[in-house]
Amino acid sequence: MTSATEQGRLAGPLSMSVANLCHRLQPQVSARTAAGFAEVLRRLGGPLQVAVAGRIKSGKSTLVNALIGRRVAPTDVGECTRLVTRFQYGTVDRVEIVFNDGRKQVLPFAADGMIPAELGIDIDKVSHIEAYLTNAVLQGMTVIDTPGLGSLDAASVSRTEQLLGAAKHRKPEDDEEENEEGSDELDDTSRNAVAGAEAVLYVVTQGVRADDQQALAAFTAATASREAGPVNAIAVLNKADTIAPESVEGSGGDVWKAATLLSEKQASTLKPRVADVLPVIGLIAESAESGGFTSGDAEALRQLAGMDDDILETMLISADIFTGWDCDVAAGTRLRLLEKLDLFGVRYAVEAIRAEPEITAGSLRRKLLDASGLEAVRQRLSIVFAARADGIKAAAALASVTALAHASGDQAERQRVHDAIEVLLAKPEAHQLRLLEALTLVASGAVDMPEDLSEEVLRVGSNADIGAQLGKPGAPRADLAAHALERAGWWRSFASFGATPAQSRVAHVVHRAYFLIWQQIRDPLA
Ligand SMILES: Nc1nc2c(ncn2[C@@H]2O[C@H](COP(=O)(O)OP(=O)(O)OP(=O)(O)O)[C@@H](O)[C@H]2O)c(=O)[nH]1
Ligand SMILES: [Mg+2]
Repeated sequence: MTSATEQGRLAGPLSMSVANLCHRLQPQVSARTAAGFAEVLRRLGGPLQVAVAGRIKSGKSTLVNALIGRRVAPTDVGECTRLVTRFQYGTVDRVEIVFNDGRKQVLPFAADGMIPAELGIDIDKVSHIEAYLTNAVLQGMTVIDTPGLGSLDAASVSRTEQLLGAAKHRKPEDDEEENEEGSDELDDTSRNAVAGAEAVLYVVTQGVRADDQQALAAFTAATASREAGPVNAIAVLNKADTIAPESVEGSGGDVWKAATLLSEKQASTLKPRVADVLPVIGLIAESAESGGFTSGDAEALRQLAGMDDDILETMLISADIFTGWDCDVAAGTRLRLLEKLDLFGVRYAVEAIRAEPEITAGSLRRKLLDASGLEAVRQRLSIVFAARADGIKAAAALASVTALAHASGDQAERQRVHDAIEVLLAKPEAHQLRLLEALTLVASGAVDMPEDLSEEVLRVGSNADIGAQLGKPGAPRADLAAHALERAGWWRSFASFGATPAQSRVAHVVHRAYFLIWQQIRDPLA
C-alpha cells in the first residue's frame, strides 16, 4: 500500500491510483522492473517536473532564474550551460553532481550563490546536476534547466533529448554491461522514469532561422514519446525587448504590441504542440525578481533620466554608444545596467522616472517586473501545469510503467502490466486520464480528425474551466448545460456512425467528457 508520506505528497486521486497500481504490481514483476516502479513511485510523490527547453542561447537559464527568483543558474558562459540541472526543493541548499555511474559528489554553491560555472571535473562523466534550494516556488514544481537544442555540441543535445525522453538508446559503451538481468541497477528506461520531464516550457525567440526549425523538430521528436501537447507544454517568446517593432506589421511602433503579434503568429505555427505562446523579457524579469536590480542601479538610472533628452536618445541607439559615450555616469555602471536591463529596460526605467520623479527604487523594480511579462507566464504555468499536475503526473507515470514493462522482454510480465493498466483505465474516476490520452492522440496527429473536431477535442481536453471547455466563457448555466448535452449526443452518434475505429475510440471519450460536464453543471455539488 501507499505509505503515508507518499500519500501526503501525491498530486491527487489519479496519481494515487497509479501509485497503487505500482505497489500492487511490484511483487509480481522482475527485480529490475520493480526497481523501475520504485522510481516511478518516487517521482509521483514529487512536484511536477517542468523542463525549460529551447534553442541554444534563447535565454533558458535566465528564465529559470527569474522563475525561481534567485540567480542560481549560470547564464552565458561556463560548462554548466552544457548540463541538465534540476532545481528542486530541499531543506538545505546544496549542489550534487550525479555521475553516469550513479556516483554523487556534493559541491557548495559559489560565493555569489550560483552553481559554480566551472566544476573542475570531467563533464563527459556527468549525468546531470541536482540543485536543492529552500525555495517556496520549488515546492510547487521542480524546474529543469537544459542545454540548448540546436547547439553544435552533440553531447549537450543528447543530454537534453535524453531528458525529454527522445533518446531510446544510449551509447553502447555506457555501462550496459554491468546491467545484467536481475540486478537492481537502473537501466535507461528507469533512469528516464526519474529524470524525464513531465511538462515543458519551450523558449523561442524572434529570429526563426533554419537552426531554430531544427531545434523545434528535435523538440517535437523529443517530446513525442513523452506526449507533449497542449496539456503539458507552453511556449514563451523570449527577448521580446529585442524585437524591432517596425518589422512587425500592425505594431504601431510599440515593442510589446509587436511581441504580442509575433507570439500569436508563433502560436499558430506551434499549435497544437503547445497550449500558448506568451511574450516575455527574461532578462528584465531575472533582474527584477532575483535581487539583481539594486538601489544603486536605480540611482544611476535617475542620473541618466536627468540628462538632456537628445543626448540620451543618441546613447540609447546602441550598446556600444551607450557604454562608450562620455558622461557623468561611470562607464562601468552603464555596462552593469546594460547587462541587467539591456537598452529597452534602461529606456523603460528612464521613462518611468521621468513620469514619476519621486519613484522609489522598490517601485521602479516593481514596474520593471510588470514590464517583463513574467507574471503572465507564472499565471499560465499555474493554470496549465499546476492545476493539472495530477493528470499530467499520472499520465507520465503510466507511460513509464508501460515502457518499463515493455523493456523487460518478458511477455507474461508485459501482459500482466498491460491488463492492470486496462483495469485502471476502465474505472470511471480514470476518465480524465483517458481524455488526456485522447487529446494527445489528436494533438500529435496519431489519430486523424477533421480540423474543427480536433479543435473541439483540444478545447474540451485542455481547459480546466467549464465555460472555456465549451467555448462559451461566461455563458449562463442553462446555455452551457444545453450545449454540453447537445455535443454529448453529437459525439455519441459520430462514434457509432461515420467515424474510423481510431476516431471512434476518441469520440467515445469526448462524448463521456461532455456527459460528465453536463452532469456537473446540472448538479454542481455532486
Ligand atoms: N535582451 C535580452 N537578453 C536576454 C534575455 N534573456 C536572456 N538574455 C541574454 O541572452 C544570453 C543567453 O542567456 P542564457 O540564459 O544563458 O541562455 P540559455 O538558453 O540558457 O543558453 P545555453 O544554456 O547556453 O543554451 C545572456 O547574455 C542573457 O543575458 C532577454 O529577455 N532580453
Ligand atoms: Mg543555459
